[in-house]
Amino acid sequence: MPSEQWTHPEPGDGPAAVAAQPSPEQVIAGLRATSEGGAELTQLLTPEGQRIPSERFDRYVADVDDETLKNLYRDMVLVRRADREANAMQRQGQLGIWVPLLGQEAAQVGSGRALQPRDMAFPSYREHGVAYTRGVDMRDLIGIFRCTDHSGWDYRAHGFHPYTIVIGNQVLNAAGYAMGQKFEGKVGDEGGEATICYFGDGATSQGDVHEGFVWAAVYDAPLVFFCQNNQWAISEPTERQSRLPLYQRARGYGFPGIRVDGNDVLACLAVTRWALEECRHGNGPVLIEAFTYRMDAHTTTDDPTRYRLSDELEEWKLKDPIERVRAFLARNGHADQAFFDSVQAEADQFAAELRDYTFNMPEPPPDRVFSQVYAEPSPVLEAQREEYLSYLDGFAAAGEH
Ligand SMILES: Cc1ncc(C[n+]2csc(CCOP(=O)(O)OP(=O)(O)O)c2C)c(N)n1
Ligand SMILES: [Mg+2]
Repeated sequence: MPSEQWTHPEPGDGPAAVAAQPSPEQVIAGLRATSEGGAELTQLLTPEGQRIPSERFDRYVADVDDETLKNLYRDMVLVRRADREANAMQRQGQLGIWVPLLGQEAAQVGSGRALQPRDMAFPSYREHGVAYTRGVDMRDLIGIFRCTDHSGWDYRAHGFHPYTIVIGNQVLNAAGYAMGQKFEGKVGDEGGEATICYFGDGATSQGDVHEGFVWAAVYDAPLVFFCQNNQWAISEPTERQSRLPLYQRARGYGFPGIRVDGNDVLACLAVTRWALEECRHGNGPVLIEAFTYRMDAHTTTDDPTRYRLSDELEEWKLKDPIERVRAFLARNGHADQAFFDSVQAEADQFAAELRDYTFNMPEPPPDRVFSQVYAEPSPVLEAQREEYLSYLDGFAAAGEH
């Protein structure tokens, strides 16, 4: 029995073939193709920390010396430490919810560090690592999860759009933005602009993502679609979302797709630089599927033990994105224990500051929800603000009697 992935046969001249059904082996092979890295996975650093040369991608990381790699390591350790701190703070009642990024540090730091300041990034809700690479202060980000802010940063200054909770919706926003870059003639050479849009494996089933793909494709928009395939959309596994590996979907829209090891920060950096370069020169869009794993719950409201086995997590722990860089640096004598200790101390300090800020964050006045909705004042909104304030005053007046 052939066990290659099964696809529908090409229609022939004769009557429809009744036997055009996949064998059980082919079904299993097809499902595996969506949920295992496979031979197509672009990798530069193995889980054991060994550097694999790549004829195609080495030139995109030719400038990455020991210092740069140490900085990427530091980025990932800091981001993970902040993530763990925020998770703990949610458990202590200081945050309404937290969306962990644990396990996705390489995908986010690698791709984020590939961007230029002039580029624009459109995140979903888990991209704290990308936010960090765009210079967004983690303290500004935490307000979203303490429910004091919708987004606490200047998205133009940072080239980092507000978080989007509606699954896949940011893909349309990003397609529109990238089309604008194209229309305004900001594409064409080395100095060109590009946009990157982050979304999950589950989001690929949304209509918005399909529409974004179509618009970006037909306008040759400078847009890198960065899909973090973390294997799960809450409790739905990737193999329930697609019959073929996600990166291959790009083919149907007429642009290139590539699968990268999302736990390999060097490969993510190289592949995203390549994709951005294509876009800057007018050869966009490009789809990157970063093959990774969500090591924690979907959010702090989720309990993954109800739908997945712990041996899966144990397997992915062996592919940890931080450990492989550490192994590479240590094995080759590029970094000693003092370096790793100092990064850890810095990360602890980073987390302590985040914690201190969160605990002492000022309560915003209740009518703040009406500000920053529109660029210009709106009479309807002003009336609503007044009504709300007098409603609140009613409580104060009642308390006086
Ligand atoms: C339009 C829409 N439908 C449903 C939801 C509820 N929801 C929130 S996260 C999520 C799963 C998304 O999975 P994926 O795209 O893989 O991203 P991940 O959370 O794994 O990063 C769903 C269904 C939503 N936020 N928006
Ligand atoms: Mg997912």
